[in-house]
Amino acid sequence: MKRFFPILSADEAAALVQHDEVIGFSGFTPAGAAKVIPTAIARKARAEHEAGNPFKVGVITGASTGPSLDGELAKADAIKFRTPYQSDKDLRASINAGKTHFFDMHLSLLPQYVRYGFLGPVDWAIVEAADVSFDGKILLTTSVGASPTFLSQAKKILVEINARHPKELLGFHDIYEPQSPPFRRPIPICNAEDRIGTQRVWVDPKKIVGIVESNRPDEVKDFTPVTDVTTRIGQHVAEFLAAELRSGHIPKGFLPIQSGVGNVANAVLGAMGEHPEIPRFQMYTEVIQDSVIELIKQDRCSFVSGVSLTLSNPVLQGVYDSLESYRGRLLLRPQEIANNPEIVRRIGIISINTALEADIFGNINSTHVLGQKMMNGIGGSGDFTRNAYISIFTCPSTAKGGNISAIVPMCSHMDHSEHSVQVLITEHGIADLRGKDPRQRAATIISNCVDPAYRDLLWTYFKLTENGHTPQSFRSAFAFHEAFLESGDMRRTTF
Ligand code: 0RQ
Repeated sequence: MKRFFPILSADEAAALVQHDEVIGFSGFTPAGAAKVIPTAIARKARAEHEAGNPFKVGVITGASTGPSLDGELAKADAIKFRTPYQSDKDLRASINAGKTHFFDMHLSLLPQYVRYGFLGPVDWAIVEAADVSFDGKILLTTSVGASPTFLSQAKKILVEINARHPKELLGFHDIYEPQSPPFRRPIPICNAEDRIGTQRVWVDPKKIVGIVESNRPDEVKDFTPVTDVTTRIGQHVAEFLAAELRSGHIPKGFLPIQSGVGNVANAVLGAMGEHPEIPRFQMYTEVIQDSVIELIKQDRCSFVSGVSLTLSNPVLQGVYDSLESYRGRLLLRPQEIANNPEIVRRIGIISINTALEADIFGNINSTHVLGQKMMNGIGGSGDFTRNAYISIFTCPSTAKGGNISAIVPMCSHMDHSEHSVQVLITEHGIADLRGKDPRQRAATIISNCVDPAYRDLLWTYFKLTENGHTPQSFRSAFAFHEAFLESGDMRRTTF
């Protein structure tokens, strides 16, 4: 089938890409990311730079990718701009050095931004696929991300056919792209399991310029094993949800779960699986991590809809070895659909995401270390949090061996406001913020969630000013951060 399109080497494909062009790459986390062509583009960039020529491209992806894409392009200084989310150490360093123009976006918005033309024309879609038919039907691999939109909007297409992914993946994707206003219709998903689209992405075959063959594994990092702290956070989440079931706030059949990304999220899912009162549940989420596959195997999770199979290589191989047993239980969708506010609100998702920092009034910083350095990005956390049935944030109460309190007087950067955040959970306990005014929220968070080493300091801050609906002291709001910058330890805060 592939003979219908020219077979190119990665370097031949990269040679077609010109300075200043904009590329939409497949990849949502390292799952399903293009690998060999971006690495070759980085090689081309280095050669052009050595010859004294400018060479930078605009890089749009679904979310983060792996070292072969973000890492290589960042190291080659080949990125003109980058959106919407990243987690590569070299790219992060370049962003925080002010060298790469990175703008952080809600992941559900990215595809429509591209369709509406807000990011300018997209010259190339470069996507990883398991197969492509002569008439332009592309079978994606371990993620859908924003690829359907890149493929529909780009002028030209390059496909990396990765032999590691079986053609039997056909049926595991549900591809649907909404129309743009004023022609947009309701997205007809009323249940996590509903299918509304096609199994492959249909493109105009005339746009496919070539195919590059590949055999590279996804570059998914291993998770840190659960710790006492993350286990306790997970147990608190599970206990909170069990109590909500008992009180009737959550219907008996339970509601679909969205779980964020990272070490804490992994531990939370493990704890939910173990809790005897939590029934078998569905997930309508974004990133499907190893822990979700474990829940499916234990029959604790009956169905998962997500954007990417972000699995370590042994776990992905295990899924491929018994792929048929996952058929009908795993579905991959575009990020625009998985994270869609309309659907999140309609089907009543319980969202569980991780904060870097929270303040005593319930505002959340998910992205900026000490207010300045970009970590990864807001990802899908805002899409889900703002629209959830119940929105939960979790985090360890301290970072860096206790020198940083994750709970501070005022967030050094704000991603999710007090209006969207309903519950905060650390290893010390649960702060249910629903129906509480700012002072009540502060009292609950300080009493239930803050590390004991920081409680008195936060009570002192809270009592500094008696004025206003939200008592804040301009002079002291960032005293914790200043103490850390001056002494390396927030416990040395003085007001
Ligand atoms: O640093 O790596 O140097 O040890 O931050 O912290 O505790 O390992 O947390 O892996 O769960 O990631 C928010 C980054 C948490 C992630 C974040 C330091 C800490 C450590 C990581 P080290 P942990 P996790 C859907 C949902 C935004 C996107 C999102 C994230 C490192 O969950 O990117 O939610 N979320 N998407 O030491 C300074 C603090 C700190 C701190 C922790 N207050 N100050 N450093 N750290 N708290 C998925 C997608 O959208 C794709």
